[in-house]
Order: sequence, then C-alpha cells, then structure tokens
Amino acid sequence: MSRLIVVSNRTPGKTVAAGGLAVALRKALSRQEGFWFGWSGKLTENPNAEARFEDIDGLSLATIDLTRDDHHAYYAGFSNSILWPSFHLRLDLATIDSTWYEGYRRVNQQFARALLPLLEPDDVIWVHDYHLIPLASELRLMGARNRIGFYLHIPFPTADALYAIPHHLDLMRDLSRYDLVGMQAKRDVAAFTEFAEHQSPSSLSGDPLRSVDFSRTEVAAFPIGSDPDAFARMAVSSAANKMIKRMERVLNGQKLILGVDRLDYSKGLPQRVEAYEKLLANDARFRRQVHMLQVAPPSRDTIKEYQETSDTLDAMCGRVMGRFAEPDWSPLTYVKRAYGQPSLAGLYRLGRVGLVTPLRDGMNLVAHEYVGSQDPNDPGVLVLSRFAGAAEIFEDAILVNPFDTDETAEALRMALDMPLDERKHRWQTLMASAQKHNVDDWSRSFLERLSPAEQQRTSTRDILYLASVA
Ligand code: ADQ
Repeated sequence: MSRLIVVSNRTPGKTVAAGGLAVALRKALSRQEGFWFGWSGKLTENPNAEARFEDIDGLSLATIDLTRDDHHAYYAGFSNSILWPSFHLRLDLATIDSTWYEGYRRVNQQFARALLPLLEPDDVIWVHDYHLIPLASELRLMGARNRIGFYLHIPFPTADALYAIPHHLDLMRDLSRYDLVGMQAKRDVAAFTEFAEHQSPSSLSGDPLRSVDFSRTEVAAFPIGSDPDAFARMAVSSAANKMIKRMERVLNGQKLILGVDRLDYSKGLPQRVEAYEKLLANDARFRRQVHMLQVAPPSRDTIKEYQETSDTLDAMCGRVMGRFAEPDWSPLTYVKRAYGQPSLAGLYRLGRVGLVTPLRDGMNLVAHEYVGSQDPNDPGVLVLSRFAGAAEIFEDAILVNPFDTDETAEALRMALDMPLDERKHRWQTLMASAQKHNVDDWSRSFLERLSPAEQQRTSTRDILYLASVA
C-alpha cells in the first residue's frame, strides 16, 4: 500500500478536537503509513532547509520553520487578506497588495524543497487549502511524479472575484497540476468549471508547461462533515451535562438561541444580531422568553478587517442590550472564548435554535455538530444560511438569506414556535444527512479517488476510449 502524506499550513497540535478534520486525517494516517507535513508555528531568521520529524501520540509530523517576513506575506498577506476575502466574495475587504504574492510563492517553494527529499515514488500526497495552491506546481517543477490531490475548504469564487486576485491565472495553472481537486459543494465545482472552460481556449496554445489544461485533473465535490455520532455521545457526557446545568440555572426556562463561530466577517455575525433585534422588536411576547448566546473567539486578530468586525459586533450587542435589557433580564450574552468540544456539545444540545448564518461558507461544521448533538426526543431547529455549503445537504433546516435580516427574524420566530412533531421530523432527516456525510467517509472517498488504483482505472478508461474512437 502506498504511503499517505498530508500537507497543510499547520500540523495538528497535541490536543485535537474530537469529531473534527484532524481526527479524520489522523485515522487515515493510521490506516496507511505516512506523515503530516506543515509549518511548525516557529519563526526564525535562518530557517533550516530540512524538515524536522517528531512523533505525537503515534502521529508522525514533519515541520519546517519560516522567516517572519515570508510568513507575514504568505499567511496574513496573500492567503488571508487576498484569497480568503476574494473567495468569500468580499472584495471590499481584500487588500490587493501584489507584493505578497512573492512571499506566498516563496513559502510554497520552501514547502516543496523540504518535502521533495522525503518522498518515495508511489507516495500519495493530499494538500489542504488555499494557503498551498501552488504546491503541486512547485513539486512537479522539481521532478515529483506522485499522485497529488488538493482539497479546498473554502468556497470557490465566481469568475469576477477571481479576476480581482493578482496572478489568478497562475493559481488556476497551479490547480491544473493536481490529479484531483476536491471542493465542498456542487456550487463550487460549477464556479470552477465555468472559469476553467472560459479560460482554457485562450491559454491552450503556447508553451505546454505554462498552459492551463485541466484534461488531466479531476474536479469533484466532496462535502466534508463531522462525526455526528461522536457529538451525540459527547452531548450526554458529564462535561456536557455540567455546561447544561450551568446554563439552565441562568436561563430559568427561557429558550436558547445559539451561535458558535470563529470571529470572522464571513460568518455574518452583525447581521445575525440585527435579525435577533428585529425578532424582539416585532414580537414582544419573546422578550424574557428567549436568550441569545453568541460564542465567538477572536481569530486572525492581527488583520485590521478582523478587528473591525469585532468592534462592529461589540457595538451591535451593546445596542441590543441598551434597547431591550431590563435590570432583571438581559436579551443576549456574547462570549469571546473557545470551549472544549464536550462543553460545546452541551451548549448545542441546549440550543432550541442553532443559528448558523454565514454570508458565505465552504461547508460550516458548526451546523453538522449542532445536528449531531440534539436530543432525539426534543430536538432544536437549525436555521441555516443558503450560502453555506451545508445548505446543499441540510434541506430540512430553515434556510435563510443572511443578508435579509427580516427573513432571518421570521425564521427565528418559526423555529421558536415550531411544534415538537415538526422539530422531530426535520431533525431526523438532518441527522440522517449528517451521518451520511460524516468526516471519515469524506476522507476515505477522497483518498479512494486519489489512489494509484484509480489512476490505473482512469488510464485504462482513456485507452479504451481512444481505441473506440480510433
Ligand atoms: P471554519 O471557517 O473555521 O472552517 P467551521 O466549519 O464552522 O468554520 O468550523 C469551525 C470549527 O471550529 C468547528 O469544528 C467548531 O466546533 C469550532 N469552534 C467554533 N467556535 C468554537 C469555540 N468557541 N470553541 C471551540 N471550538 C469552536 C473552514 C471553512 C468551513 C469548513 C471547514 C472544514 O471556512 O466552511 O466547513 O473549514 O472544511
């Protein structure tokens, strides 16, 4: 069996979240030999060219250090101030500084230089996310002939957003150097295909090394998921129960509307608070009867746009408090910290409404985790953005346009008023879908398609096809 090499910006640390991506990839690495490659998290002025190996609980990690300048240009710069906002269709929040591209490219070259000597000819390489789009190109230029797959965790942009990205054609050419490109949703594959078909006629001619030719690259949707059965177990664990008891004391019978997100402008947090404000303004019977808890630990807070989102959210929450709070009732709590998965599972289970309203999201695992954690006899209701990849598989959620805060307020009303039978019926369908799209099957199906056996089958198919048209 060939070895598996997983590559991502960061390698997992000592503690990884149960039911998450890192656990699924660890499992894949326990089924076959291999290691996980990425940045060590260390910045140094003279990074060593060779990767360092270490073993964490049986998982083999190979890491490299980066210089401060390269890391800034690659991570905070090109990846998170250009690619992230553009891929999420927030060109207004992108900082188009094309000099960051050189740092982005340099770090990808550094990854490739350190990885290449560790490779054996039949190793299968699985590269993760937008930080590393050029990695296959760089490895191929250095002579690697391995099967290389890429998975994009965030949405693929529309053509005009892609055009706004400096060196976007290079990035498309880079994607064409992979054997398999996996995306979250059908909508992403459609956007990608439209761009690839639109671009290829003009770029097919000329130097084949520089062409954008996707004839050897398979592009398909592999919707990621969580481990809903693990969340179902965690939601009745003692840590979850402790959290539930703590919250029940405070709630005192009020229904909980719950939001859990990284603090990121793509998650639609100000719009969500505004929708809640409208619910309270439109329907006075909900005052004192509901409470909103938004958990949103800061992320990427060295980037200006993230600080601004945090300030906006502070102001919005203050406004709702000022408008509706009473000495003995507060309409919402906003917590800026991370919790362990069992405590989160407890919060999810207590949430009568799971409010998941990103403006755009690759998938959104919080939606999966919320569904997994519900009490089958008294489940809550998922209110979900149409613009999350999760909307393609969770049709029984109440789907909303998160930009339309009147619509979200009405969805909240429906969810809070929904009778038990309908809640159960909807939840059963959602849970079946979460189980069908669990994270283990996701990694298995991607790796099956990427495996050398699949390559064999594809080339046999090509030969048969060529024979049939000859
Ligand atoms: P993210 O943008 O980080 O991921 P999401 O899919 O929601 O978004 O995952 C967030 C994860 O962080 C969840 O597992 C959640 O439990 C955890 N989390 C959030 N708030 C937390 C808190 N306060 N404490 C502890 N844990 C918390 C990117 C893409 C997504 C895609 C994933 C996976 O943007 O669209 O679904 O990758 O592919």
